[in-house]
Amino acid sequence: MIDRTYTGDVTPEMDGETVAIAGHVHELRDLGGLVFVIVRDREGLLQAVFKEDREPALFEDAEDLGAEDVVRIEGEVTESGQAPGGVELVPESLELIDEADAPLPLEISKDVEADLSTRLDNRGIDLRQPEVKAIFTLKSVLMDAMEDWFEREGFVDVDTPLISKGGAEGGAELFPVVYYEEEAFLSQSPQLYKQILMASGFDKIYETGTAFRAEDFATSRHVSEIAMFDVELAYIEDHDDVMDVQEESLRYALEQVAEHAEHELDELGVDLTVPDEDFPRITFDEALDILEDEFGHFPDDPTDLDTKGEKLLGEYFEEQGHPAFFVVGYPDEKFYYMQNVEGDDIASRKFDLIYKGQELSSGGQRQHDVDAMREMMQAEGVDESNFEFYLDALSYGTPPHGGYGLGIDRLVQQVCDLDNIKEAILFPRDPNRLAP
Ligand code: ATP
Ligand code: AMO
Repeated sequence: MIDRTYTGDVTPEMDGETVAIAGHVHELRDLGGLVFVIVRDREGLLQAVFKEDREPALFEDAEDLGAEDVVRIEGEVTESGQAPGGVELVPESLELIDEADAPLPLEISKDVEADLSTRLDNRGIDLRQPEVKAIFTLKSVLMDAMEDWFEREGFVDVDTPLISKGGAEGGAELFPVVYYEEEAFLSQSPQLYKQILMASGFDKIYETGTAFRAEDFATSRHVSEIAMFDVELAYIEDHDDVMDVQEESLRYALEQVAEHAEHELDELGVDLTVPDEDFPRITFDEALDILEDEFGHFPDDPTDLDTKGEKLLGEYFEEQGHPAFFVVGYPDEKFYYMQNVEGDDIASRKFDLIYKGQELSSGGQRQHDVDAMREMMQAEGVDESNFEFYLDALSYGTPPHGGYGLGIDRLVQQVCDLDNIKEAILFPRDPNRLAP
């Protein structure tokens, strides 16, 4: 490895030591006789000060540098009140590792806001910006913490197929793939496999996977390729057990972000509130009542909350100190795998978690009685032949179970207060974007 120290590890206390840093030239300031070269690496920025009368040969090389060249600079750490971060390098050597073409398609060091589409067209360059990179370092902390929680609680990390015979959600938003001589599709959700694994006796599983949905539209919260965190657990009493898991794991992951991603939160200007109180759990009917009474709002589809409804409910609960809450008992009939229990005062045991005014996950207690599920499929006109492998697997003894699917990209979007979900994805896919 090339010998180097991350800029973030160079502190004023190291005054007098010699270190080498390597990275991109973030900014060059030529003041005549004096050149400031600000180097950017993964951890931050550090300036090296080249003086014509102190190191004339190096000064000439520094003057020839261009924005985004890759360099390695060795020098003496010098405490300086004027330098950003209180420290700078007095250079002893300068190596040009790779020269960057000019002009750049996007400005990186200047405060010039490019529109999202231009940024995504040039994502490799866009990702060089510290505040953009911070989203993904934060995401790494967040998802490590999430997985940690599930490992500690004894959940098994599984992988289910990404190519399948049909959809799991009964919808038509499937991407077809050429699979030898057969018709096949990219996976819409690991739903059916999660449930089969409950019948197989795995008890508690989680999967960090990918789901594909050919939804033919562009919103700020939908993409075609989704990072999905799926959970399923067996021997539950009811859907509250599933919500408990979701609530505790999310709280833990947010705590870890607050503790270990302080630098990234700062970079993004996000003041993260970790909800310490229980997440409110309201019924779907209560949600409609709040919308009507407090805001005079009626969703167009009376069986679902619309984007505006979620946003308004988000504001309502945020004002009471609750950034996250559950809505329980959706009367949405396409969910043939959701429990619908006689005697319940809710329409189904399906819930959504809403975080900062946006749906983050859907889940619930599942129907584990295969006959009841067949009836429901027939009533809804779902072609059972596509589901035989699943119905068959569940018919040989299945414990009560439930779970949820959490959209990781939406979670990152909400934690980082991003306007568009695509900002939370390194290389997002939507109906109009297949590259880069
Ligand atoms: P799920 O499908 O499980 O509900 P989801 O997050 O995709 O998950 P939807 O219910 O599809 O959520 O959508 C929630 C809201 O998002 C809708 O009520 C609607 O307001 C908005 N929405 C969904 N599809 C579109 C669309 N094609 N165009 C604009 N807004 C949409
Ligand atoms: P659902 O269809 O609600 O449920 O998806 C779960 C979560 O995934 C995210 N999501 C999306 N994110 C970005 N773009 C999209 N096009 C998109 N579609 C969904 C949302 C959503 O809440 N099988 C069930 C889960 C379960 O019950 O276990 C399912 O897939 O955050």
